[in-house]
Amino acid sequence: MIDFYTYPGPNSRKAQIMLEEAGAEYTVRNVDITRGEQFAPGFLKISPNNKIPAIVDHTPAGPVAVFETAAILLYLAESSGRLLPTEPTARANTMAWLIWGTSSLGGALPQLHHFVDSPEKLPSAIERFTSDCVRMFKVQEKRLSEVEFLAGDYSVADIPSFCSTAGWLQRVKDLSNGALGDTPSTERWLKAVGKRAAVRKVMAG
Ligand SMILES: N[C@@H](CCC(=O)N[C@@H](CS)C(=O)NCC(=O)O)C(=O)O
Repeated sequence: MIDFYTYPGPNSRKAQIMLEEAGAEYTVRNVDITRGEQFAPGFLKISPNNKIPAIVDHTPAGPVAVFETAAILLYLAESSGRLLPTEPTARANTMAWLIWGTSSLGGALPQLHHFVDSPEKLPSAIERFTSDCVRMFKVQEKRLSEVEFLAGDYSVADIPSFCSTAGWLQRVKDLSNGALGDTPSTERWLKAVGKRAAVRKVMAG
């Protein structure tokens, strides 16, 4: 049994999709980050960086606490034997796209969100993060014009980028004033990933 520490939002969805893909039995433990519950000493023992998502897997050998979305996804993929190839080259490629999705794309979008939706407008910050997100959505579009899924076959690598892209692609297009043009391969991939039962269940809330 796994305890899943969460609060509604894109990072939690990434972890929950992988919990579903792994067929894990889990209990949802809500951490209200709007009320500071992420700073409770008990939660900090699980997630020392005071962020959700986090999990505690109650294994026969004892509890295993994991924080950081990429680490959670990799832990679940490894412990379930699902969505992470074992062959070294395919595995390295899958981890590269997984980490790109959580830290590169997944790191820049919250910054863009902060600066675009802040009452104080800082044009240089909005420009910097818009152009970086446009660049990365183009990187993703090129990749998906060459392969069906980010690491070839559907894998753990698709989950973070899917959540980010579903939430932000249109907004970044609108902000880019045409610099991010059509993204047909990304649309095709969004539909394919969005059809998976685990993804449908989590995205439906
Ligand atoms: N790098 C972390 C980021 C997670 C994150 O930003 N979580 C936010 C909610 S989406 C959070 O817990 N914020 C609470 C806080 O910063 O105090 C990950 O990938 O898991």
